[in-house]
Amino acid sequence: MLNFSDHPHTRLNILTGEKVLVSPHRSKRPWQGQVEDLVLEQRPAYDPECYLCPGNKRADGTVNPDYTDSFVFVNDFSALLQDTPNEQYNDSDLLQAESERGICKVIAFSPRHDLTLPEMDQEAIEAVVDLWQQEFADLAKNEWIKYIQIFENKGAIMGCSNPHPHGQIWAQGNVPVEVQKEDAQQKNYFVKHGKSLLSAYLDLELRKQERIIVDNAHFVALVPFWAAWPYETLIVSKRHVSNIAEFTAEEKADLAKTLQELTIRYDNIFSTSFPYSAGMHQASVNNGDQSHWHWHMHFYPPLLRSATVKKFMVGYEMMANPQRDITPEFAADLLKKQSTIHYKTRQDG
Ligand code: H2U
Ligand code: ZN
Repeated sequence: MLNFSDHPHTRLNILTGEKVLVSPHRSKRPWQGQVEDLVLEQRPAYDPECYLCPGNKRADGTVNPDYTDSFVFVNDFSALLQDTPNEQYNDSDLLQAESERGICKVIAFSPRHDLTLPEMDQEAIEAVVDLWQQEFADLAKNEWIKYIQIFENKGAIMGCSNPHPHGQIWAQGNVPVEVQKEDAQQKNYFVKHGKSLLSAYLDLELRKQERIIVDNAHFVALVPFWAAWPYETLIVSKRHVSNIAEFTAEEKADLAKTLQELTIRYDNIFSTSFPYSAGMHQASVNNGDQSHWHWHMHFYPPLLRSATVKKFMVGYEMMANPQRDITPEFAADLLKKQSTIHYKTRQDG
């Protein structure tokens, strides 16, 4: 019998077909519960130097409107451009290239410079979800766009340039690599079982109750069985929908609630503004039948043992595959134990 909490083993990521090495015996040492000295970073609600704050000037000279909830604009330094000509290049099958067209946008989640998602109230987060849905629908109207990536890069440790709460959307003419892997895995499962891969996975996880963190009427947040990052999580919609455009008002409210609860728990682990890269994976658009796709959202946080001790994907992980010490079950348990009241609020009150 394979003992998940003693024996080194690999786990299969059913969404990508890749593996992760789990070395649970290495974390037998008791949990240190190490928390850095509380540095309550105080940011002003408005920063005259911030390019995202209302009424401020951006790099291209545009002045932001006096927005009151969320605000979207085309990235002034877009990585993808709309007017790129369609070209292919192939030299002896050895040098291959292809032009890529796209549209990149930035979304300010709130006019408040001093907030982050977990500190915003549910209504404000709902406004962000609404905007994501609206942007997705609008971008998908362009026939040439095949994939729309909605994501957030949070924290200086993740290379985020500005603490003002914001995310990005990159829409492009081809389906990117991570999405291609998940597409193939989900299609195989759907053809074989007549059910979405994540519906079946969710049923199993809800029966087992070993990795579930948030469970409400429409969404579940859990630590996936194959998580590679120490506190990696996955939000899955209970209803099998292939993209965000299909969410009802009730589902959007529940998604906002799920995002709030999950990110508050994250911040509470180390009493710090918890950095991560998070993003939705959903069906490609203008690309035929996508009924095998099941909307979900990944959170990849880089922290390992404290607000400052980061996990690096190096050595064996660059050469072979990701490896982790604390088990996904341990991480889920720790996240579940966290309060759903933000530590800053608790300090104040
Ligand atoms: P980060 O989330 O990685 O910090 O990126 C913020 C984006 O904001 C970044 O892609 C854009 C940068 O190009 N930006 C503008 O569009 N206008 C500006 O005035 C500054 C930054
Ligand atoms: Zn700001």
